[in-house]
Amino acid sequence: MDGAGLPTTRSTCPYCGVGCGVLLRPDGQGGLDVRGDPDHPANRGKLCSKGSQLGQTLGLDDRLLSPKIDGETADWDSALGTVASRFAATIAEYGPDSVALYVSGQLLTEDYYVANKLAKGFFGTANIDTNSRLCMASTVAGHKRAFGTDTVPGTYDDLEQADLIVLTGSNLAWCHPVLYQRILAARKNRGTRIVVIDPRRTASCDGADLHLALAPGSDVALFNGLLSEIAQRGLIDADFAGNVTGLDEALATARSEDLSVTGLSDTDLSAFFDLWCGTEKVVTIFSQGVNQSTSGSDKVNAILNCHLATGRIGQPGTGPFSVTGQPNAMGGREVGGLANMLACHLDIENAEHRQTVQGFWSAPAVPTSAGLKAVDMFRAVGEGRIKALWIIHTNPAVSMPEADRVRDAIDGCDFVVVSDVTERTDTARLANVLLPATAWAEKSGTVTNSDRTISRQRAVLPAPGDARPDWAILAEVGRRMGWQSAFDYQSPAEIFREYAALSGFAARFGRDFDISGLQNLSDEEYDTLAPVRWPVTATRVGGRFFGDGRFFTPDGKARMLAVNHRAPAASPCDARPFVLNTGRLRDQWHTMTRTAKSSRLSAHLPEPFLEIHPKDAARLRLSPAALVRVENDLGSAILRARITDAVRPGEVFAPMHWTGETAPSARIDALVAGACDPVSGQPESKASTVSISEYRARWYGFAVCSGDLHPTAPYWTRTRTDAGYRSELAGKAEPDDWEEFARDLFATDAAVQIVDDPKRGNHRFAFHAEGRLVAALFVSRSPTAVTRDYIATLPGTEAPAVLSGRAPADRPDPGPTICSCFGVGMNTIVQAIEEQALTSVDAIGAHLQAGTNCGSCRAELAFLLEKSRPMQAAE
Ligand SMILES: Nc1nc2c(c(=O)[nH]1)N[C@H]1C(S)=C(S)[C@@H](COP(=O)(O)OP(=O)(O)OC[C@H]3O[C@@H](n4cnc5c(=O)[nH]c(N)nc54)[C@H](O)[C@@H]3O)O[C@H]1N2
Ligand SMILES: Nc1nc2c(c(=O)[nH]1)N[C@H]1C(S)=C(S)[C@@H](COP(=O)(O)OP(=O)(O)OC[C@H]3O[C@@H](n4cnc5c(=O)[nH]c(N)nc54)[C@H](O)[C@@H]3O)O[C@H]1N2
Ligand code: SF4
Ligand SMILES: [Mo]
Repeated sequence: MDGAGLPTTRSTCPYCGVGCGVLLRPDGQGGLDVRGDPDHPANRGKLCSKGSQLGQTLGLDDRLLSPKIDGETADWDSALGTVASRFAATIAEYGPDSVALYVSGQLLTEDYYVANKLAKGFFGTANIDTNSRLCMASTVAGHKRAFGTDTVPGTYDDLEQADLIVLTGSNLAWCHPVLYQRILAARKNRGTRIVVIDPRRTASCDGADLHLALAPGSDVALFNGLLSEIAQRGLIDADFAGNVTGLDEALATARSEDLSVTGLSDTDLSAFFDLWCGTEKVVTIFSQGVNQSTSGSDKVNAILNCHLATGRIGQPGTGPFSVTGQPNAMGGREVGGLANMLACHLDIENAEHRQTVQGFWSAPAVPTSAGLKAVDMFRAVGEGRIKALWIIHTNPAVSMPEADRVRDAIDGCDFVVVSDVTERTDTARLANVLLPATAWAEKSGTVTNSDRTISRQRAVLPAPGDARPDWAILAEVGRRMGWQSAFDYQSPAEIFREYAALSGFAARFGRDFDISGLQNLSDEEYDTLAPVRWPVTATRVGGRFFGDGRFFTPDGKARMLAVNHRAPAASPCDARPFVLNTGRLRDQWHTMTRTAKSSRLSAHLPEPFLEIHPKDAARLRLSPAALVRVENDLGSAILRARITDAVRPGEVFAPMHWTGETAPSARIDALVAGACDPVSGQPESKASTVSISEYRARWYGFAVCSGDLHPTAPYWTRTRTDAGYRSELAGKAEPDDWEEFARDLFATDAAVQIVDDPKRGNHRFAFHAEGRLVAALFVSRSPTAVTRDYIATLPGTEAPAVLSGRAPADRPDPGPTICSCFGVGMNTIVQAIEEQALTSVDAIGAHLQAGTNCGSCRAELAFLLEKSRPMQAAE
């Protein structure tokens, strides 16, 4: 209960792998008040912008509320009957490997466990893979090679006990904001140093002592350089070396490495080596800049080598730390969601492991070898080798490399089932059968975060329409296919107990993952389960691994691996001179099906873009606010150029978020090649090659409206605002009739006001109904110069002078939102800095509240201060 006497429920944020605890209080009208849980060990009450705005994403307007078969609403009985009979018939006719499941690190552990049991134990195929293949597979492979198991040694406390934090291939400030804030807070107390290793200058660099803008893909060389430096300075930990094999070989290889491939200066290299070698308590955090690479597994091992050589692992404030992306990326690894794993960190290729799992499940068969990994799986779909495919909680038509091919492959597959919470996704639009899943806050289960803490997600809202939990849908299909007792689950608690019991058997093989201490939880104990870090056994709960020097390899020793630099699979050439890097934005989550519903989150960076260096922009003669066409053999995209020296010359960066629903020309994965790491099968999402030219449109448009939009132009975006939507548009051919174009865009027959100057190519339309603005469109020959953030607030108001395109003097344009929590725009902040002579982020907070809640925008506030200073000095 909270202070007002209303019931609050503890749960976990559904976004990133930090796994923040939240307190949920339904408002009785379908909405939720969401606060940080002060008692959760991951966040201690803090939330980032995405977590804070969860309440804005719960609307039912675009929810899938009943099953559909071939686009027609159907009841559960026919939908599940169709799924069960089509899968059974396909397996009977073409064998078990003709079917596949593609699932997600956002599934709850219980969902994931049932999916894996169904595929590997009962369909008899290992063709179940997950979007974690695009995310964590290289870390899993690296961990297993070094430790014998996929074990994260440390805990979040280590981030606060370290004196040096190295972020490599991680934009922690935007992607794990609460952890980043924890590090910044610790830094105030102990002066923690921060080094960022990233080809791109990111928000995480704003608080860093050193930024190494290394050449893409050169992390192995850099960490090999560090390893030989460690040896040279006599810092190999002789005691710990007794727990490690492969030191000499790894060192010899490291010494042969040519560090020039990193493109870093000797000064930068020495600064990094001095910091790393001179600091005992060092944590190296790594994420997708490491994993999503054709040398991803080697990058992981190059990092682990340095920690193993120095014994800086398993002790407070030390260790390599792979931060997980999705809320249950870690749980998915535990349940064996990857095509080459079995549940509880057991290996599919190990006969004893297979027999144990098969016996435990009373399963007819467990496949003896790994199934198809994501990229190969969708290629097999495209080649017609997979004839029935079930996609759950992921949007591969957008997020897979070779996305256009993947979309075509799904489209061409004989039978496709999609379980989602909305049908408005690029993938769901291709389904034969659509199954409505209950969403976050409507469903119950567990997730495991980056530091092995298992937390509950709890249902506080009723399931809307016919929606059902993913585990229940999967189990029902299992029962309908004849495996009644194996899938006779009544609740997530029951699934969890079974899984916890299996982990006890697995631990007998010397595995790390053991939660057998939870196998006898009563329903009530499961309901009230407090966050707990694994392992959980009769004798041990949580803690760090490997401080005792014991590993999970057959000889109990860790393995250092000899790894050498390999360049990314594609190298720039005359035809494709740019390296395309991709990644995330602060306020959007992947394919935006949830975060794009929030006007606050959408206001941070409302349009897809390509970061390009000023020198390259000059060489390509890009005009201001130009659109650019980005191309390669796989596909093409049109994006707004953002000219910035945050990227290196010859390299460009685009966010991964936009889709067929929000900006169809900006589906960036259409250009990402499917080249994979040979060990992990993880694709190289950060180093494809492309060519770039200006997309010279004949007309550019900006639109706002209170209802939905129906754009048709070659370039368009759809972005949620408080008042409705806003949109950017552009095209090469002008429509014959601009008014008709505008009416079709807004699907309106309201009264229109027009300002037309066809000679100059200016056309402006405002539609009013009942004295209020319904929609407005501004068209011109160059990127439309109107005060966008102000005009976006006008639909629904009288707005008599909207067609001037300018904000009146008493209503200044707030500019793009910097602080999502309090909705404070950039212009407002810059103005306050200048007028009030503000000199610190805290002063901005005191004045405007910006940056005082979640803190995710504090780096950007610091940047605005920095930019404004010279102006003040000149005054
Ligand atoms: N706001 C937000 N947060 C998220 C998510 C989201 O969608 N939105 N998704 C979550 C998920 S699933 C994940 S996996 C994580 C990802 O979290 P991160 O891995 O931190 O995010 P990315 O932006 O994908 O990539 C990180 C950085 O890698 C850099 N990089 C590219 N190539 C190289 C290289 O060769 N070497 C090095 N050292 N760096 C390189 C990129 O420039 C980029 O800045 O974020 C999680 N958190
Ligand atoms: N270019 C490029 N591509 C990338 C990456 C990159 O860095 N660059 N990163 C990769 C990484 S690390 C990741 S993790 C992936 C993420 O990519 P995806 O997993 O494809 O992205 P999401 O948008 O998270 O998709 C989740 C889907 O599940 C639906 N959903 C939400 N809640 C539920 C539920 O409770 N049940 C069900 N059944 N469905 C639900 C959502 O509506 C949405 O359609 O993208 C990968 N792709
Ligand atoms: S850091 Fe933000 S997105 Fe990640 S779990 Fe916490 S509140 Fe959610
Ligand atoms: Mo991810």
